Amino acid sequence: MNIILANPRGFCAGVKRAILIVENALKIYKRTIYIKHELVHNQYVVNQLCRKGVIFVEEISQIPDYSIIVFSAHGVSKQVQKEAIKKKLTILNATCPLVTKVHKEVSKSSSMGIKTILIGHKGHPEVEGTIGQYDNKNGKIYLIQSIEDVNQLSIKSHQKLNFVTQTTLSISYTKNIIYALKKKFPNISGPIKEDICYATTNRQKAVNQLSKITDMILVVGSKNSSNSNRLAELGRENGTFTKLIDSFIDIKKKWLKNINYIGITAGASAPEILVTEVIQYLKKLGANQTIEMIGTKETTVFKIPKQLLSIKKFLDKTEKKNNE
Ligand code: 0CH
Ligand code: SF4
Repeated sequence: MNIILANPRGFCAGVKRAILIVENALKIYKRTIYIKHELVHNQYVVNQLCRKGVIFVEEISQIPDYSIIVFSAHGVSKQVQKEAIKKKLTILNATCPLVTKVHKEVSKSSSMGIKTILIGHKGHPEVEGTIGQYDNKNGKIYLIQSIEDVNQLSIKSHQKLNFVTQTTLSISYTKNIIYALKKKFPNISGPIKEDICYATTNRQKAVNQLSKITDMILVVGSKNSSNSNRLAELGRENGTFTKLIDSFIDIKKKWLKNINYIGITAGASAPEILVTEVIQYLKKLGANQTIEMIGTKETTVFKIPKQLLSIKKFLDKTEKKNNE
């Protein structure tokens, strides 16, 4: 059995930034850090942060007044933001800037009273945060998940209409929904393609390449990670036996029978250490060489909020001086 590694895989710029925000906050504040929802949908990352003393909550009401709160990479609604301000919390916003871009678009439509359609998965925190940017009672935001939902929409076609999407959807599935939307509402405005981010796009492209040359694909990612699920789904759609695993522990030896080429990828919230452990485990079971595929090079980096950066610089300088 040979191992082929997808490229790119694993952490995206938004996830790296979210983790950096929490790590810096822990160093700077030396107080309990609360996080609204899982910072990113990965069991390993969440467990590591719990070990460092971070407390995860689903509701702002669970946090004492004047505490420090981090909003997860998936973003929050305007209402959540208001609740946090009311409680006088120090807010560290780890929402990915690419999600914030969608929020701004929805907020703009809302202020202009333009009806907006969001393509996304019901109940996903990013979707809830995006819906929660629309607060104009005279307008409306509609959530759709399928072409069937497009057919069910009863909006007068002459009305001004805008669409946005969740950032971690399937490229091909979303393309079909947008096609149906544009057919039904020829004047609809929206992004040139969709709001699916660069990281989601690149990881899906890499799985398409991987499924052409492997007998099986392991996607490292947690069960509640939308983008990781889309990778596993894509592998299966391409006809490749694909499994979504949290870590090497989930691998069943029976999966590996008659597999000559096994592909490995990881969702945008899955750390590389988990991929390394999978490789080590497969090698113990007799896997030969590991080949890295050539893929799209990613250079995107997102800065952490200024508020943290300036305090961190100050603390780093003081530490340096004290050590001199
Ligand atoms: O893929 P989803 O959105 O479930 O989230 P994740 O697994 O935490 O990955 C990071 C994406 C965060 C928001 O785009
Ligand atoms: Fe941002 Fe995309 Fe990563 Fe989500 S998957 S955090 S939108 S870069």
